[in-house]
Amino acid sequence: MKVLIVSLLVCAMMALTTAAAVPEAEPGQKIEPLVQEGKSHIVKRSSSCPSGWTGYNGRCFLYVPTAMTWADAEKNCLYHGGNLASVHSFEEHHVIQSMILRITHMYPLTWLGGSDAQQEGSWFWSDGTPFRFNFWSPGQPDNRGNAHCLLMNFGDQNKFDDQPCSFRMPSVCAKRQ
Ligand SMILES: [Ca+2]
Ligand SMILES: [Ca+2]
Repeated sequence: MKVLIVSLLVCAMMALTTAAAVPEAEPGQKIEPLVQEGKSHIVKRSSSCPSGWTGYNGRCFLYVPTAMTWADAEKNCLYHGGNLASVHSFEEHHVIQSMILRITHMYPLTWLGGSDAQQEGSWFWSDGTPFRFNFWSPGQPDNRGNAHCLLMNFGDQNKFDDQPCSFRMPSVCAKRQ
């Protein structure tokens, strides 16, 4: 009889332990607030980019040192799930330029996603975003030599220039986080 009682007690305790453990193991209120808290912050720099990419304002940027034509550079970015980088503000430009400086210790001429290949003077970003940020180097774009692709770090002020798309340059890819 004692053995039976002990067995019942053990079974009851195991049942209680199991019952108590189940609610804690379920994804519940303890987990969701943490996620919401993380989203509530405005995170400019983020670690949610792949290794080697630099995060800023919801996008990830990658400096590609291999010299390529603009089209091959764009195809390389597509392979990485993005496009050649578009730039929409001084802050974004500063982040991209600083990333390149950190890696190369220089200001190399570097392809971005701007192009007026479809119609002379009508500039587009290859990712489809509006071309509004004006950061042309003085006297540019001049379309010299049928220049239809946009590179950065040109001239004394390290600003934008148009050059022939067949030139081989390093490039910057961008994709959404
Ligand atoms: Ca042009
Ligand atoms: Ca030019």
